[in-house]
Amino acid sequence: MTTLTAVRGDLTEQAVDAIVNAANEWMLGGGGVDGAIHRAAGPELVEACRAVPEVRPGVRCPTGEARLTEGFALPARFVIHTVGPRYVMKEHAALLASAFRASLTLAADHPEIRVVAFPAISCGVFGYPVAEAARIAVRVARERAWDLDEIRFVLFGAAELAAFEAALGSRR
Ligand code: AR6
Repeated sequence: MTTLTAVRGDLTEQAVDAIVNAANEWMLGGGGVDGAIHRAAGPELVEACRAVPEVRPGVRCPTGEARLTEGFALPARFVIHTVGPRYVMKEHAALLASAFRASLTLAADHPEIRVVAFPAISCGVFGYPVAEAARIAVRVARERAWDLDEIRFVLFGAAELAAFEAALGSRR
């Protein structure tokens, strides 16, 4: 049984097995939660990201996929880097579902990872409406029996938390 939870807080402070980074395809840091994760993890994180092979020039993690590194100075042992879509992209809903699914697949494939914490991927710089994103995130989290103890959504603001709580409270 995987427990789904939503809490208000700072993702970088979560003492979980893995936190998920809302990264970009280049995977060398950025603003938002990505910048906060890199600051908290220390400079070894960007070196670990640089070591992830490019699949094509400038792309280490295509939109909708995920890559794993250690967490270095973070309380979390691992960081799962995923790239959500910009809301203006075609197929944004399928790509956002894919980002959550790829992250959960990577987590469930690592027996050391039992608890994974997500931010509201795509809901900052990438402009995704949080209510829509929350419904997609919760649907994917419930999609199959992920071999995990807890999937935690960690939201920075009250409005984001309310959106995820509403999605968790709904069976649809
Ligand atoms: N803990 C939890 N949530 C946070 C934190 C934090 N410490 N900091 C921000 N958020 P964003 P995106 C929330 O912009 O939309 C970066 O430059 C924030 O309030 O971080 O996927 C990357 O390099 C928002 O609800 O990610 C990419 O280029 C959510 O995290 C691009 O931004 C996601 O906002 C990715 O954009």
